[in-house]
Amino acid sequence: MYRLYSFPPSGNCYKLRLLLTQLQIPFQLISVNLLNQETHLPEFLQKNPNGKVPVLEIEPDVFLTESNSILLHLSEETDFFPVDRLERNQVLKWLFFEQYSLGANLSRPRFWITVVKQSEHFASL
Ligand SMILES: N[C@@H](CCC(=O)N[C@@H](CS)C(=O)NCC(=O)O)C(=O)O
Repeated sequence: MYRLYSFPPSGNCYKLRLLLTQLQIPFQLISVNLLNQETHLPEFLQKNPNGKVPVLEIEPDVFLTESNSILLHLSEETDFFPVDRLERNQVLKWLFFEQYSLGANLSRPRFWITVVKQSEHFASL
């Protein structure tokens, strides 16, 4: 069974829980608390040297990282990733937009304000 290493409030982790559920793929959820620096522990860095969730273990010791690359891996040959090149381009466009434009402007402020509850940290960046 797949194992998803996930921090529950993370939007990047939510995307994967959502798609796995939509595709009815069973998975074991393993919570990683990044507020306690658990993503920086040596055993976690063996899974993702970049020290970030989500990580999807698709077979023992085979780890996929980067949420949108995992979304694409899961959605191959499903209706979530069309065959038509122009339609695929639309999917890729939004995935790249989400990582580049939403991450800095929406996801990071949301994280500091609603999860860490230190809005002053974000204001000082
Ligand atoms: N581009 C990465 C971003 C992953 C990411 O930033 N994960 C955050 C939680 S949403 C994290 O694990 N942060 C821990 C840290 O930076 O120490 C992806 O889409 O998977």
